[in-house]
This record gives sequence, C-alpha cells and structure tokens, in this order.
Amino acid sequence: MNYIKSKDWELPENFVTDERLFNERRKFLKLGAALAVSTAGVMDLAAKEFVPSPNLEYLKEPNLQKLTLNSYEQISSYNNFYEFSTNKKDVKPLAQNFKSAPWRITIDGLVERPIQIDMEKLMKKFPLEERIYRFRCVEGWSMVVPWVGFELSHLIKHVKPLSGAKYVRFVTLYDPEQFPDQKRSSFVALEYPYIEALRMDEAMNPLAFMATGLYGHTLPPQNGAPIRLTLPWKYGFKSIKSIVRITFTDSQPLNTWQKMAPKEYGFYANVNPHVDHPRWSQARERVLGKFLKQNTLMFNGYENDVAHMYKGMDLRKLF
Ligand SMILES: Nc1nc2c(c(=O)[nH]1)N[C@H]1C(S)=C(S)[C@@H](COP(=O)(O)O)O[C@H]1N2
Ligand SMILES: [Mo]
Repeated sequence: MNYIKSKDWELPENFVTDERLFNERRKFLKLGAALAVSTAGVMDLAAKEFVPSPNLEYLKEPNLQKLTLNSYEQISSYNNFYEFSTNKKDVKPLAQNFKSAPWRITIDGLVERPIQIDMEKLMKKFPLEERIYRFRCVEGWSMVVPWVGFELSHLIKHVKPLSGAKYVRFVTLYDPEQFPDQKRSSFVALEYPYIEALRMDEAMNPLAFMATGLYGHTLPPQNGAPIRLTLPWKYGFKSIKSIVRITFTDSQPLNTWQKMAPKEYGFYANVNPHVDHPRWSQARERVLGKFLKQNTLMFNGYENDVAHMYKGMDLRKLF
C-alpha cells in the first residue's frame, strides 16, 4: 500500500462523512479490520443495501483517509455509459444482458511485446488490490468507490513500450448488437467506438488504475465490465469503460469528447475547481446520496501525487 504518499489524500474527517456512519466505521476500525486479504464478505458499513458476494481475491485497502464509501447500489445505478443510454438511470437495466466474457484485449503499437490476451489470463498476471478513490464527473456529481483491479503501470511494464511511445490510447468495444446507441442510424449520442488517452507519464502514475471489480466483485456491466480505467484526479469521462484495445503511440490521440466538443472538453481533463466548464461550474460538487454540495478539490484531492506532471503548463488553456 505504499502508493499512499500524501497527506493531501486526507479530507477533514466529516467532510464526506455522514456522522452516524462515521461513528459506526470508527467502531468497526477499532475491531482491527484494517488490512487483510479478503475473500469473505466486504464488511463495509456504508453499504447496507445489496452488495453481491465477493468473487475476487485481493489485497484490501486500509482506507487511511477514512473516506465514506458510496453504496454499491448508488455506484451501480447512476451511470454514464452512452453506448447504452444518455439517461443515467436507464443504463443499468439496459446493460443487464451485456456479454463481458469471453473478452479479448489487444495491446499493440509502439511496444516490444504486443499481445492479444484473454481477460481471464490478464486477471491472473497481476495481483489484484483494492483502491478507494474519489470519482468526480464534470457534470458536478461525485462519489467514493472501492475499486478492485491492478495498476496500469504493471501492465505497461509487462508489454515494454519502445522509447518512441509517448501516449497510450484506449478503445471501448464496438458492438452494435450489444450497445443500443451504436445501432442507431441517426441521432447517435457520440461517435463510436469511445476513445480515451493518456500521456505516458500519466499512464505510469501509481494512481492510474485498471478496475476489474467493485466492492470485491467483478464489475457489473453498467460500470464498464470486464475492465475499465479509473483516474481519480481526472474528470470521469477519462475513465473509459469496457476496454478492448490499448495502443502505444508517438502522437497525442484525439479523445472522443474532445472530438465531439473541443470547446468543452480537452485532452487532460484534470479536476480543477478554478476552471469552469462552459455549462457547469466546477467549484463545487454533489456527492451521490447527499443533499448539500461540497467544495471540489484541486486534482480532486490528489494534488501531491499528480501536480508535478503538469508543472509549467497553463491549466486554463490545456484543460
Ligand atoms: N465507453 C464509455 N466509457 C465511459 C463513458 C461512456 O459513455 N462510454 N462515460 C464516461 C463518463 S462521462 C463517466 S462520468 C464515467 C462514469 O462511470 P460510472 O458509470 O462507473 O460512474 O464513465 C466514463 N466512461
Ligand atoms: Mo462524466
């Protein structure tokens, strides 16, 4: 768990915490259940509602910052996944029959060892761990999510990028038989397949994480099964879902949202309360399930871990 480097991860204790849950959690932590390899129940008291029984083995995160988790129900019922629907509450019902196995991922481009690998095999290559991350959508809502997965850097080291590789590009599945919005002949919400990308140093940052699970269980389809990116210091749209291809390139790829609306979305999309989106102020955010808004933090609270990558850049222009 040595990726927890900075005090900046910590929020004032009741900042995102409903007091009752906070006290319950304190009691729970006193029982000493801080760090364990978990196969049994995920005993998080924030999630009293439905949680599927864990089917993954992973190293549990001690949650030193004492973030209050959003419930499984909240995280998996309010989704942005335009391939299914632009209506956040319709995504879950529409995604229920999505086939996320078997699943093959291609890793190619400027690497020494391009591979095509089945998801099952990929999962076994890297030990799974839990990461409790804040997640902030550019629309102004946020949540705290206990992901399970592995560091993107582990996968990158495995395929050995060539020195010319400067960017990593990710592509979502294109399958009109499975994604209703890809099948439409007009009024399509986005250009598909969905594409996202990172600069190499961003991709190698220890916070960049490939999620394969949620609350100890493999990802539900609406959250990007079987594998999606999670980048806690960036707006949610960078966290691309249901990835089938990862390509190493020498030039900056054009990500889907930047292509669709270049005045509204850039390449970096770092969470920044001082730079507003043309339609939404970014100063504050509403945590799912909460009534009052809270202040948004620079780089979503991960400043100490990521700010060095953007030194000297004008974050108003390169948004
Ligand atoms: N393929 C794909 N990935 C995507 C999206 C999408 O529409 N399609 N939406 C993005 C946006 S805008 C957000 S906020 C997050 C939402 O993730 P969640 O549904 O797990 O909360 O997924 C991101 N990844
Ligand atoms: Mo989003």
